[in-house]
Amino acid sequence: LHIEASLQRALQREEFVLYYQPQVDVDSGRVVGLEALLRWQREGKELVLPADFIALAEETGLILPIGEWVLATAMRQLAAFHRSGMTHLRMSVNVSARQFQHNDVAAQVERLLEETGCAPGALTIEITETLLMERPGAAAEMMTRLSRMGVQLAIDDFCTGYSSLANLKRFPIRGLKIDRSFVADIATDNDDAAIVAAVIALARSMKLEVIAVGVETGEQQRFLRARGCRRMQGYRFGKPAPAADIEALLRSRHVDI
Ligand code: G
Ligand code: G
Ligand code: MN
Ligand code: NA
Repeated sequence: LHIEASLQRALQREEFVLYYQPQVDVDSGRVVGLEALLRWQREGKELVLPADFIALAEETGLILPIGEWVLATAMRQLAAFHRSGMTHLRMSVNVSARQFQHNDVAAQVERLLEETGCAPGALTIEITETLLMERPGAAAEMMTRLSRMGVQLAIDDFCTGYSSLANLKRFPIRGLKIDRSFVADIATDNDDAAIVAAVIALARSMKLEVIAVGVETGEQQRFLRARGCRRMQGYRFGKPAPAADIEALLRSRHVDI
């Protein structure tokens, strides 16, 4: 397949880049973390988004070398931010089910923590509910190893999968990310509003960190804050951008809220 060969070449030619999206604490206005988001910059072409190649990368197994590159690049960037004085900044990295099944993600992370000198607690690995459902045994083992190292684990796209709430007790999970499809309509859709409010309450009562993704409006921000969600990620606070642009945002020390 043409695109498969292109993906393979993209790795060799170093055409992948990471963009970073700020995660803010709306009470302080501080950027507390970044999520690393993969982009494919094809020579002379427009930026390709993950929706157009992640599934294929997973099917072909190319997600394994790509995912290892993502981890290394994000952690080296985090170390660079730490060195330039942003010592409290955290980094979230998406890891797909396939990586958990076929790569020793915990060993990769351990090696990178040693190389970069980053504190383990500064790294959050985002996993999906699908992973917990499909391979609970393998997932539990890898998560336990990561968690024992001090790395944080968060469930991404919470509510979109089919996992049971029991997973929150069974696995060493520190946080939940509320999917943006639920955040989008909280101001107008009573069901979405009820679900989001319930998830925030659940997270708080289980002492889990909760981040709402896809916050675009003041109305959404106020709704979430009123229900106890302080940490948010969305275009309202910053779109995913290259490290240099993010550095300028971080230097300004706070975002307008
Ligand atoms: O910007 P957005 O289009 O970046 O990303 C869409 C989705 O692609 C994210 O929700 C995430 O699940 C996935 N994604 C983004 N970057 C990565 C990555 O580095 N690895 C994996 N496995 N998935 C990613
Ligand atoms: O891995 P995860 O699903 O958390 O990735 C977040 C995805 O949501 C990325 O594709 C990112 O570009 C996207 N995103 C983040 N904030 C916003 C937002 O405010 N609006 C929209 N439409 N997309 C967003
Ligand atoms: Mn994510
Ligand atoms: Na997602």
